[in-house]
Order: sequence, then C-alpha cells, then structure tokens
Amino acid sequence: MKDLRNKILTLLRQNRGQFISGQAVSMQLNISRAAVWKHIHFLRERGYIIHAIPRRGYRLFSVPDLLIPGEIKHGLNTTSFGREIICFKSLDSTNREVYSLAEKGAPEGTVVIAEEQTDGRGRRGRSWHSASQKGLWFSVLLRPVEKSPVEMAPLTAVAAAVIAAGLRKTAGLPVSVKWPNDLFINGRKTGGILAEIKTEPEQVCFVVVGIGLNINHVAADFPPELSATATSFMIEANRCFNRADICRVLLQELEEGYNLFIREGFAPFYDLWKNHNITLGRQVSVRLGNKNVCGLASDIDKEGALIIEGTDKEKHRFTYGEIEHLETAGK
Ligand code: BT5
Repeated sequence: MKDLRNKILTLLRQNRGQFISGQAVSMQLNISRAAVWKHIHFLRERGYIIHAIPRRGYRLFSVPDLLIPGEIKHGLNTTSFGREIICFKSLDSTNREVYSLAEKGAPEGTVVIAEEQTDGRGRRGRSWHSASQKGLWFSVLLRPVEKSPVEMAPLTAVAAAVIAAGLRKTAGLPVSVKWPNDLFINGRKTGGILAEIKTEPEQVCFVVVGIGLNINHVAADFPPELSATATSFMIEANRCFNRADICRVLLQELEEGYNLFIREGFAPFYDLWKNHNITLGRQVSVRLGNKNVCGLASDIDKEGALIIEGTDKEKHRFTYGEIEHLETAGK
C-alpha cells in the first residue's frame, strides 16, 4: 500500500505542474483506476494538495509541511545518513530514542525525527522546548569505529559550522555559531546541538547527534521564559519554510562534513567555523566544573578548542563549557 502510494507520488512529482491521467497512472502501476483514486484520496487526507479534473487527471499542487520519511528521502543524496528514517508524531526525546536504537544495533546514519518532543533535552539536564509541527527536532546515529573520545571532541563544533553554513545557503538566513553548540540569528537562539557519546575505555561505541531548530514558530509559540532569547526562521524571514527540505539538505551536508571530519579531523573546518561564529573577539566568561575564566575569546585551535586570553594574562583552552558573552564587540 505504502509502496504504491510512494510510486503514485513519484509519478505526480515527475509531472509536477501538469496533469497525468488516471489511466496513465493505473497502467504504469498495474492497478485499477479506482485504486488510484483511493490512494489519491489518502494522500489528500495527509495534506497533499492534488488537483483532479475529469478527462485531464491529477496534478500535484503542493506537499504538506509534515516530516514524513518519503518527503525527506525524496532526492536525498546520502550513503548512510537518513537511509533509515523513523518519524514520530510525538516522542519524549529523539536523542533518547536513537540512543536506545543504537544499543540494539541500529546502523550508522539512522535518523529519528519527531513532530513534537515532550521531554526534549539540552545539555546538563536542561530542557529543550519542542513545539508540535513548528521545528525540526531530529537525531542521527554515528558509529565512528576506531576513534577515541578525545578525537571526537570537536564533533559539535564541526556540526555547528556545517549546519550554520548549510542553513545560510538553503534558507538564506544569517545563522551563526555561538560556541560551543548554539545556533543564533540576529542575537537570538534559533537552534542547539546535543552530542551524546557512549564510550568504552579509550574507544567510542557510538555518538548521537541531536539537532533542534526553531523553524515555523511565531513569537506566541515560545513559552514566556524564552520570549526574550529565542527566535525562529519564520520570525526572522517573515515566511514559512518547508521543514522536510531543510532536513534533507542538513542530512546531506552533515554526512559530507562527518566523513571529512573522520578522515582529517577538525582542521578542514577551522576556517568555516571562524567565518560563522559570533564568539571570537568578544569578552566572555567560561565555566567548566570549578574553573571559571573571564577574558577575550581570541581563537579556536586546530583541535576545535576555544582559546581565552584571560584577565590573568594566561591563555586558557576549553573543549567544552558554559559560556556567557559579556559584551557585543561589534558583531
Ligand atoms: C542545547 O542545549 O541547545 C541543545 C539542544 C538540542 C535539542 C535537540 S532537539 C533533537 C534532539 N533531541 C533532544 O532531546 N535534544 C536534541 P543547551 O545549550 O543546554 O541549551 C538549553 C537552553 O536553551 C535551555 O535551558 C533554554 O534556555 C534554551 N532553550 C530551550 N528550548 C529552546 C528553544 N526551542 N529555542 C531557543 N532556546 C531554547
């Protein structure tokens, strides 16, 4: 059934903008015209707008803004990322789901997407607000065999740079990276990355990379505590975005970036990260455990660690931590 529906969609897509007769569809798929009509009816109920005119046939007018595997996979040009996509209407956390699938042996590139998360996770037990059908909340499973946890440390910086660059290209928005894992537009947070790693001594078992992006939110979709700090693509661009299209582009860019990172480490991403960040050149305060350093965020090194020239005149290196931008330094 599902397969036939996908085949009908493919035919409609191939004829986008023009009509294809019910007879042509029925002949190509070897099913009755009544069966074609039944599938068209089902697709319409799922939100596809399909025009039907007697003696001319069917024409695909628009696809729904729903995160359906078929929509994301259509035209997806990857080897492993998104070859297996599992979509949920509602889920506690896509990271949690991928983590549990990983424990059961799911392959690298498995993607879980939810229209809504009821317990979306940020770092250090914080929560991630994931309104239904507004954003892109998804996680990807990585299996970087033979890499050590230390070698994987720059992964968040790589993902952030690749996503910011990909979103600039595909959505045309000035997305930037706030070290270590935030995506910002015009001074407000539009997304975050959460990488969770399972290790054995000296070796990585798997990594779950979770990405949350506020896309079609209007201001009222955010809870009061986020209203001064969060934004969405819709708020910034004053238009809606197709989330499946964005997801497809990001899966492609992420796969390409990940493969390069596995081969060559952070070095190839050094310039990309620098060109997309809003942290360097600012006075910041960084905290990690008991260590708290204030100073100038002066550089990121070739291993993806942030360098702070402290007020104590020392150079401090952070691979991770909580940061506060203390002033805007002209950015
Ligand atoms: C993050 O944590 O920014 C990582 C967020 C990762 C979310 C994705 S969604 C798919 C996958 N599945 C999950 O369960 N998680 C991942 P952190 O840097 O700790 O920032 C969390 C803070 O961001 C919160 O304490 C809030 O202040 C703020 N915040 C929460 N939801 C937000 C939203 N939708 N937009 C902007 N800011 C938000």
